[in-house]
Amino acid sequence: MTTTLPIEGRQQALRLMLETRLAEEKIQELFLANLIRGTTHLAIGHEGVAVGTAAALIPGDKVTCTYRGHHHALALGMTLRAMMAEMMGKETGACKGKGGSMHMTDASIGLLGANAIVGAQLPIAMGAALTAQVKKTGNIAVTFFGEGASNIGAFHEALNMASVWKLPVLFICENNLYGEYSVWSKTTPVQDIAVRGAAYAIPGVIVDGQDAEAVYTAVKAAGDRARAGEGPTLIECKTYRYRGHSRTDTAPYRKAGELDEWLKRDPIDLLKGRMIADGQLDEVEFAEMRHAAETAVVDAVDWAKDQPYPPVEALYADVYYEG
Ligand SMILES: Cc1ncc(C[n+]2csc(CCOP(=O)(O)OP(=O)(O)O)c2C)c(N)n1
Ligand SMILES: [Mg+2]
Repeated sequence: MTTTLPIEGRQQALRLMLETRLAEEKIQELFLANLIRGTTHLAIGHEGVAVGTAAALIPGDKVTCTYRGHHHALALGMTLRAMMAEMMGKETGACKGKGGSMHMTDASIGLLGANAIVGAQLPIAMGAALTAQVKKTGNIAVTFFGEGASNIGAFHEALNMASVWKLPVLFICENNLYGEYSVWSKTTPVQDIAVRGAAYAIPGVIVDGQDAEAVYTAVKAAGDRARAGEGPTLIECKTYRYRGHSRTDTAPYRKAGELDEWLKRDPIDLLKGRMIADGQLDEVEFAEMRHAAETAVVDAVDWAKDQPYPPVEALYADVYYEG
């Protein structure tokens, strides 16, 4: 059964989803205006997974994610300014302008790294989980990945070892039905990724990824289990990316009407509707929230545009660990 968040938790989740949605729409515009270089992978449509998970974490928990990770970073507490400056390669960005869209990282909020190599983030989270286990911190590690990544060797090795060592790690699959351009059924012989947990004696749970509170409920339960020393859980969140794989992909390979079906269960609309039904929000308040999110995004972009680029010498810093 889905646990509802307290009203403050719902307000926070809704605010974060709105800011994330609007920030990512803005990021696409900035790419087209050539203010952001490289590439970007938007998670528009996945916001419920990020905010639902973040609501179930506690200080000291660690997270690793993928190149599609803006929503995770914002849900964990990265500021819009730090993100936008990083996008533009500015010195005041989250990674001093050296990471960009695919490497949105900030260890101070528990985000150990976003990885462009499919599957690479799973073993890294295992290291964080092993640290928590050895030091008995009571913390957990969480790693996000796509359904495509569940066909990669690192996924299977990570689940196997995490199970044998009973590591406090949650494997959270954002199943958005597509890999880079292929529909899941062309590459994956199972309907649900969650069943793959059984091969490693790990519970596999299927969650409605559009429902932030359903995600929160599953992550909280799996987190409690991991904190109690009972080992990892594989959580599959069924979700959908509204855009293409990356910024130049218009996703012509999708079935006609598929996006429209998913839009009917948009994570922002779902939570908003639930709050309205429970008398916690009205349309005017929602419009105010949306306006505040728009203002925050515009402020972050304007601020980031004025920030300096890193000096050339910065090329030689942060290459090796300097303790
Ligand atoms: C090891 C490796 N193989 C291939 C790629 C190219 N690639 C980048 S994203 C991607 C698709 C991954 O799909 P999925 O795991 O479902 O994540 P999504 O992009 O849908 O979030 C591929 C094949 C890569 N970056 N790394
Ligand atoms: Mg995918």
